[in-house]
Amino acid sequence: MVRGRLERAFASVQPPPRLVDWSLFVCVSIEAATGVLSFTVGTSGRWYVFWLHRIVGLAIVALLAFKLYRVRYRLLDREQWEPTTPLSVLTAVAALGTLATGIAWVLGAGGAEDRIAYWTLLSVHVGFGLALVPLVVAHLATRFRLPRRTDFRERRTALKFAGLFVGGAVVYRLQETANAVLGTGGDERRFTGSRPATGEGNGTFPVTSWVADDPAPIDPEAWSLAVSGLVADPIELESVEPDATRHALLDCTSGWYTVQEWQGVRVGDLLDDAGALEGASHVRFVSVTGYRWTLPIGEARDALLATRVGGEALSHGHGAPVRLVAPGRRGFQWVKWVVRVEVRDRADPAQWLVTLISGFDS
Ligand SMILES: Nc1nc2c(c(=O)[nH]1)N[C@H]1C(S)=C(S)[C@@H](COP(=O)(O)O)O[C@H]1N2
Ligand SMILES: [Mo]
Repeated sequence: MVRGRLERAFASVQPPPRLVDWSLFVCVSIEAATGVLSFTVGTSGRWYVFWLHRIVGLAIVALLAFKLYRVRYRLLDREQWEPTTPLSVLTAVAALGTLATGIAWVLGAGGAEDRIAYWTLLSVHVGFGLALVPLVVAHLATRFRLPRRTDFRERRTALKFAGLFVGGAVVYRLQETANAVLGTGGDERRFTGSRPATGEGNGTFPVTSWVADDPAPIDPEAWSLAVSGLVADPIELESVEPDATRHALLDCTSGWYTVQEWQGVRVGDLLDDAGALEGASHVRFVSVTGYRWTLPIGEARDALLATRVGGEALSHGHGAPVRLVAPGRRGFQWVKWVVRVEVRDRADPAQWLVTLISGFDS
C-alpha cells in the first residue's frame, strides 16, 4: 500500500526518461567543464564557477535518483542483463563515487592531512570524476536515443527542471548554514572550498606533488638558476640572496590552503638585470624535474622566487633551493625546485600535459 503510493508519487514528479538521461549528460558535461576550470581560479572574482559546480552536482543527485529508480529491475535482475549492462553499472558506480566524495567534502570531511591511501578526499573526487567522463560518453554511445520534441513540450517539465536547480541552490545554502551552526568548518574555508593549514614555516603545511614529481634533494653547490630567452644578457646565478618579502596564500587543488611569509627575489628584478627584450610577453619557470608553468610577464615580474618560508630556509619538500611564489594562482602553478627562468613571446599550452606526466620518467 505504502509502496504503491510512494511509487505513484515518484512517477508523478519524474521527468520523461529520455530527458532525464540527456539532462544527466548535460549536467556531467557542465561538471567536467567547471571542475577543470575551477583548477585555474585563484582569486575570488570567479567564485561562481564553484557555485555552479555545487548546484549542478546536487541536481545530478536528483536526476540520478530518478534514473536508478527507473532502471532498478533491469540492474537487479541478472536475467535482464544485456551485453552493455556491465558498462552501465560501472558508470553508475563512478557517478555515485563522484557524488559521495564531493558531498562528503562539502559537508566537512577530509582535512589537509587526512588521506585516503595517498590522496586527499577532494583528489579522490577528482579521480572519480575523471573516470566518469569517458564512461558516460561510452554509456551514451551504446544506448543512444535522441530526445523527442514531446519530451520538451510540457510546461510542467520546464517547471520540474527549474525546481531541480532552485532546489540545488537551497540545499547548498542550508548545508552552509548547518555547517556554520554546528561549527563544522564552513567559515574558514576559502571560496574554492579549501581548508586552512595554519602556522608558520615548513612544518605547518603539506608537502604536495601534483602527480609524480619527487626529485632527490638538490645540492646547492651543484645548483644554479639561469635567466634566459628573450633577454639582452642571459644570467646564471650560483645562489640567490633574498631581499624581498611577501605574504601570499598557497591554495592547493587537493583542498587546503596556507598563508605564509615568503622571502626571496622579485622576478622583476631578475628580468631587469637580464634586460627583457621587446616582444617579451611571458615568463616560463622550469623545475629540475621538467615541471613548468608560464605567467604573463606583468604578473611574473610581481612574483617571487622564494628561498625562505615563515623565517626558515625552504625545505627540500617545499622546493629548495628556490620555488615560485605566484600570488593569486593555484598551488600547482607555484613551481618548486626552479632551475630556469625563460623569457618568451608566447604562452605555453603544453604545460598542462607536462604537469601531469612530469616525474614518471625518473
Ligand atoms: N616541480 C614541481 N613543482 C610543484 C609541484 C610538483 O609536483 N612539481 N606541485 C605543485 C602543487 S600541486 C602544489 S599545491 C604546490 C605545493 O607546494 P608545497 O609542497 O610546498 O606545499 O607545489 C606545486 N609545485
Ligand atoms: Mo596542489
